[in-house]
Amino acid sequence: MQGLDAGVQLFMYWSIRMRASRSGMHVSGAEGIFDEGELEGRAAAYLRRALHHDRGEPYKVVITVERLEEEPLLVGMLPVHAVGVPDYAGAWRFMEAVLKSLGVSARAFDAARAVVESRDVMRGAALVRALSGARVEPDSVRGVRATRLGMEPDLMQRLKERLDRLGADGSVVSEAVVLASKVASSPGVVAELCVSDDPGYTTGYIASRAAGYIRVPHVKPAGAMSGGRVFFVTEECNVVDTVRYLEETPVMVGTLSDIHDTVSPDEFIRGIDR
Ligand code: PML
Ligand code: MG
Repeated sequence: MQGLDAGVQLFMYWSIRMRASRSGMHVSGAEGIFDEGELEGRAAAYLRRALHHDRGEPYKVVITVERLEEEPLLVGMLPVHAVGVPDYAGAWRFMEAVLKSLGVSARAFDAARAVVESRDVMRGAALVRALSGARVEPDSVRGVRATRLGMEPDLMQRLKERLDRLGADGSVVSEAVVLASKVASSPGVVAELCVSDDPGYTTGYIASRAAGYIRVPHVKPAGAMSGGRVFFVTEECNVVDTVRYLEETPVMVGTLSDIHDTVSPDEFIRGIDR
């Protein structure tokens, strides 16, 4: 019997997702894909994390532990870049220039900026058409949550350590890179813009298959409760299919990519133009 089971069930991956809220307000969320043997430890770690977050104490924590029915797709990690912008204005000038070079219109950029600078923080991301700037996520309060994603723990640990050595907060950045790598692999997604909703965390990023994961400091004033994510999508992509991929298709990031030294914004933009 056991042999039969082993033949049918070739893989045993589980998704663990945590989200914490207070009176309907988003406090924090995190997730990963794990082996069965790790479930208890990981679920407890997510609970601890939910209870101690800079956005405050949650009144409700939902932890979903779910066995995946499909084997995760393997995608590559986006290469990581960093730019040395001087201040908030410089950060936004740089992000506007990069997004423009990736095909994001001024109207779409303005729509996205309004989302990530709003105090009404969404649990998931907004979907914005890269040309028209139209918001197309099915539920604009909840947003679209990139989910069922992860990286094998040993690889994740190596990524964290490499980021820590560069002076970044390896735990925060490695999770963001994994999420951004899934998002960038989605058919229909042109680019992502992220400003952390953590009031003490002022580094954000832009990510895309074409340009990689670009870390940008000073994207918000310290202490601001705003933040969020925007996924820019093509005009023609089918929203239902895109949301299904982002929320339901299990994806694991199966490789480590380069982590580049910090460069000036001009140097970075010259590199994209070439
Ligand atoms: C979050 O989880 O709140 C977003 C984290 C963004 C990390 C940006 C970076 O430092 O690379
Ligand atoms: Mg957060």
